[in-house]
Amino acid sequence: MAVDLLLGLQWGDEGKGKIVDVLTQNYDIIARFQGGPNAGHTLEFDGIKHVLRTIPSGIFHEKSINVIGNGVVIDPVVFVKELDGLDQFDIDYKKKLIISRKAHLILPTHRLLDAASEASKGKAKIGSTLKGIGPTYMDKTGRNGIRVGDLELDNWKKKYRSLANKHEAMIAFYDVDIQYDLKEMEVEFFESIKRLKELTFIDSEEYLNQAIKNGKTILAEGAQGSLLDIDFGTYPFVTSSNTTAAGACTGLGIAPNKVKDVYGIFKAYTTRVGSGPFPTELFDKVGEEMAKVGNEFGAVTGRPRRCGWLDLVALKYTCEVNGVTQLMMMKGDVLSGFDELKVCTAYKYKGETIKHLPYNIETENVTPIYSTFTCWKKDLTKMRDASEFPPALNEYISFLEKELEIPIKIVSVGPDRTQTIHR
Ligand code: 2SA
Ligand code: MG
Repeated sequence: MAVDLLLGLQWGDEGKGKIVDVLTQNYDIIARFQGGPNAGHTLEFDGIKHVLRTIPSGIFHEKSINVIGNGVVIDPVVFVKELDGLDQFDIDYKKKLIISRKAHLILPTHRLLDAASEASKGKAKIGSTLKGIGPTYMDKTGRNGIRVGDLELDNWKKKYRSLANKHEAMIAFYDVDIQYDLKEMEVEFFESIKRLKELTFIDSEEYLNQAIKNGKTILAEGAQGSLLDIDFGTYPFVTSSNTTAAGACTGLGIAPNKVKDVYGIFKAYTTRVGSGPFPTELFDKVGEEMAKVGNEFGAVTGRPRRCGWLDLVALKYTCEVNGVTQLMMMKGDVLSGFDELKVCTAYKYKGETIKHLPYNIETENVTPIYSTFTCWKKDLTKMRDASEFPPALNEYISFLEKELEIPIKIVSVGPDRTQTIHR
């Protein structure tokens, strides 16, 4: 069996980009299965920092083939800019990057619809990255979407026009103040489509299943986090795809019995961008300090991330939904400066103590119950082996392993490839 999954277990930004980058050397193929340019996977190596949006994180590794699966939504405009960003690295992306014909396209009007929808919601807005993700998946499930494979057919522009016209009518219906020049946006869009068409389009499910038969190894790279999953996340404050393990099967056309390991990645604390419930959120100096030391700003939009203590109730839930087999803890180094650390192990909910996520975790309904730990108070960033870990860090890790009943196999102590400690 040849497919492993790498998933974020919180609200995104767990550090998936870094870990995929570290793991890629073990795999022949890296595949993205959901989401689109709302993702921002940050990789750091050789003193260079690079953010990937739609392109899988294996692109920097010499041998790996990178697949954009059918479950992904692609914005040609953003995608071409991303390709241009790779120029400085001298990567032969025409050979190393292949795209599923069944992936859907984000149109300029999808972005506008996203903006109109958010503006119409006022205070109840989702906090979307405004990349057109929601409207594109709506057209996919509504059976109106335009797919990458359509670009190989003659009549796709006709289909495009009628869909864009419909979108314009919908934007007007929202009755919000959105200024745009669609003609101008379309010039860039059609130019980008030309570039996109220089790449290889494939029937990726066939390609991947053939690869499995031939003994190749595949790593499926998740985007966003499990708590942003359209079904299992904090709905409606979620993204529009299945970010959890099952999404890798539908987003790539790989059967569940082909999946072996599920790597679950989490931060030693919690962050969230956008709106929605976040029970362990901190509104005090400690939260501010986490954001500052952890440099918690969105890789795509630059938005400051909300910060709080680790929430084991939520983490346990996402480990379960995903069938996580190995854990990876990120950014423990950020906590080194605090006096004491807290971990939420249960919620007070309607007068009772519960250890599961209730249907409604609006902050006012749920009060976290914390266990307190002494902090290790040591700089971890220069450590390269688990034997160097201070006892307090080992205690923190052991506690999490016991609660979650899953081993923590990797502890990351900084953004660089070299700051990755295997246990
Ligand atoms: P969307 O754009 O419509 O899918 O947004 C819906 C919700 O999902 C959240 N979301 C994210 N949360 C964290 N990171 C994301 N990606 C970027 C990054 C974010 C950035 O990796 O840094 O740069 O701001 C991401 N994408 C979507 C979003 O905040 C909404 O709550
Ligand atoms: Mg990110």
